[in-house]
Amino acid sequence: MRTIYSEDHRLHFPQAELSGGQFVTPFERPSRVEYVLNRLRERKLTDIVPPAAVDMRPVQALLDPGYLTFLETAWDDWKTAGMEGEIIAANVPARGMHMDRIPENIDGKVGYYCHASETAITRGTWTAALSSLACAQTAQRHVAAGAGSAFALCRPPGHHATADQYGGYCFINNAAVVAEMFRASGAGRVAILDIDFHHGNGTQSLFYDRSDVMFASLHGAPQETYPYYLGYADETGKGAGEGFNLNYPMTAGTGYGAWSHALDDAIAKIMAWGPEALVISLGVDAYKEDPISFFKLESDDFTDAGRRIGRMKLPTVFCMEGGYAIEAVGVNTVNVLEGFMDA
Ligand code: Q9C
Ligand code: ZN
Repeated sequence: MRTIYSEDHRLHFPQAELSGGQFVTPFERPSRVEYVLNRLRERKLTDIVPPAAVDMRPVQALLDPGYLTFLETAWDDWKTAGMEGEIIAANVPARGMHMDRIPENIDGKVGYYCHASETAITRGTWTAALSSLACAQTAQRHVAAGAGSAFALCRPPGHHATADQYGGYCFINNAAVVAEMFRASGAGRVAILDIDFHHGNGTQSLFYDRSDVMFASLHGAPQETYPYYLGYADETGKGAGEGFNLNYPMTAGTGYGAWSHALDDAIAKIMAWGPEALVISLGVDAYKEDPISFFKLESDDFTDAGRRIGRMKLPTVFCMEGGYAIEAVGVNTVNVLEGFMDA
């Protein structure tokens, strides 16, 4: 399987993340990707290529143009306004306030376009987010051209980003753009399966009223973990999209028994629908040692999960999402890919 990778991800590394009332080194850091690259090479998965130039057309169609302009210009506007530090949202539209009037002041705009203040924007964030997107797009083209599968080593990740909000370490929803590109390249039905520990709120929101893209997510229950305000099992889609959104929230301490049962259920429902392409939001933060998550998967479980996904025998693009047990991120990620290829 080919990996698409750009070193431009390094341009996004905020000094700090707000965590438990302290500023800490962000969990989502560049070294995560180094561990994945090293493990790929160790396992002889050495077909690692840079992405082609990003194509903004499918992105403009899916996301809010005002949001994209905001991301592109936020750093300059922030500095022009005299701000000393990195961009952190401090004021968000809350209950009882206007949800649809965009402030002129950059500090206000940041809150309008952000849903979680742990995520900072830096000078290089936009360039890094575009390079991450370019990896996903190049992987999609490779698979659409008949490759069978590809791994987009995306960083920063994407599944928490909505049409007009960043947060949860995500800025542009790579997996959603890949699904949209599969549709544009002729696939009538596309499934997105999100195995990151966190609910893919951004992906869900982007396709919630659509019947051409099915979304299934296995994740920590929103009562207990981020993103807190979305990801319940009764969110099944709306309008034409009713029945095309599948959430599998699971409680703290969930191990591979219950998790793989949910995976099998999601896979069965996806296969019964008959999609022509599959996008995997590949986070490995369901791992037992993950510092910000609470599932109990072992490294070998990721191989088995990959095998189950591989048995779907669908053209598949893997988009890297989360995973913060840094030294294990490489092994766990590559285990999924090897299980997939071994199916
Ligand atoms: N004290 C992804 O896995 N909350 N995003 C962090 C740390 C945000 C995770 C809490 C978690 C976002 C792509
Ligand atoms: Zn995650």
